[in-house]
Amino acid sequence: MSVPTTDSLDTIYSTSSLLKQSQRYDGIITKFKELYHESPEFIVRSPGRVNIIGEHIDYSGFGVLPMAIERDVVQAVSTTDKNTAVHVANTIASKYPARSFDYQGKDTVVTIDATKLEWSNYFKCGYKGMLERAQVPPKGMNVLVDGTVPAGSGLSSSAAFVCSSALAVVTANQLDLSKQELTEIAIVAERNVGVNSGGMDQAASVFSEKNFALHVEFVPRLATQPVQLPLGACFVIAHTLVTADKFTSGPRHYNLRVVETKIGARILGRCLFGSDSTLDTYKEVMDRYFQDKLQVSEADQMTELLALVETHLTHKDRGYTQQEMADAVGLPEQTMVAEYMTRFPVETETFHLYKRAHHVLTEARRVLQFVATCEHASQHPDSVLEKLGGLMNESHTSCDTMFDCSCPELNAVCSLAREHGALGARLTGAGWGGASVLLTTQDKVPTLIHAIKDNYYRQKFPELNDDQLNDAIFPTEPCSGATIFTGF
Ligand code: NG1
Ligand code: MG
Repeated sequence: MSVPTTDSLDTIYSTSSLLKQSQRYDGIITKFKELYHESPEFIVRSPGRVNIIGEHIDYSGFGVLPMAIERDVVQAVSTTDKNTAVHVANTIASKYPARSFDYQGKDTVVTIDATKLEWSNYFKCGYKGMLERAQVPPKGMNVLVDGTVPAGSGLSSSAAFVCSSALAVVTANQLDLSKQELTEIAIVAERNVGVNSGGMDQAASVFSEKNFALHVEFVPRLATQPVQLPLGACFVIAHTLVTADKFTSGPRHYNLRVVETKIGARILGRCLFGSDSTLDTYKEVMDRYFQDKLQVSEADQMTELLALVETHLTHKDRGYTQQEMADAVGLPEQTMVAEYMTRFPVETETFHLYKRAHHVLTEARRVLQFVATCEHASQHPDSVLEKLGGLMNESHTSCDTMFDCSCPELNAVCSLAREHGALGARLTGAGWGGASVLLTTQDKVPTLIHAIKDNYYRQKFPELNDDQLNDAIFPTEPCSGATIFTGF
């Protein structure tokens, strides 16, 4: 059963009796006082997420199904009217040293050097995104950041950081924004660090509700709908501990996939609508193609579009060279490079347009099937988890063989999981390392975790202690999205 989400930021304010009891929050407040010799005025938190299904399709405009996890980024903040300086410190100062910057005026807001992997850039993304929209000379801020989402794990540490930063700036400057606006700005803002990302993570971080997964759609505009997961479904996150940071691998991995899907869609659009078409997401192409055939269900539209992809995207096995791609898209090579590969450069000899399109359209259809299965769970209580697990397994295979975003470690963990009680197992997030998400039932959680510890972690990382193991593999539940704590 679904209930509508509310869009006002007011709904995420919380006065904080719970917060007072929490050791973690106490520790952050104490540290804040040591550092800045004053108390924080408010605290914000924004969670990471695990994507249950719908991988690498957000930037093609198709809906996805993540849920927030308990791991998050918390920021304690005080403000001043006396100046516009911003001081950002981290509770892990040895790894993330304190930084300061100042407001550079309406046009620039703040400079972000995307050529450097610098932790405070993620704060600046949130700052810049918010203040580009604001009519104020901003307040000065003292900020202490505490993050528990493992970086490079596919659990969206970056979006948790950017969204919590955006919330901190919004709250400090009392900006009047809706959740929708906050999310949309955070999506665009995160691209300032050099990753041409979609919008799933920020939407999940802001809009998630406790006990529900979140169906996120992007076209015609960002829209979210909570989805009740079937009774008895338990999710386990297993991080491969192979980290994939998009900053260094983006040109060969993430940003390349964005190019392959955008140009593939543009070629298909030209074949279907003529050479004037500049549509470059598969969702836009699908919507235009079916605009007069609204009786065709979305899942069937995806199937039909896939048949058109079979016809129009060639070089199925060997892929396109850059020149072949430019010819097919009807642009001089240099124009295509300027348009698609300059702000976010790529490194490759071949572009696998067909394989990527195949993944995107089948994955988009699996998301719809997954959501529909959840919605009708009570009609098939005995088979519902098998069905969901099957869709997750198909998703993983497609990510591995058609989208080429898995890796041996992810495949090993997913196979082991299926042998030891998981009904479904797939990579989650961008892939090429990072975490997997496993679907199982309550009774099987201990054996599943035990088997993966024995057969994966103890073999590959024998040096890990128990705490580190428990940090790598853990059960998770759908948690709530962003929160602003005041009045403590
Ligand atoms: P992760 O790996 O969690 O950062 C990334 C993108 C998402 C989405 C997934 C793949 C960012 C901020 N997020 O998630 O938008 O495209 O990969 O489904 O880059
Ligand atoms: Mg990320």
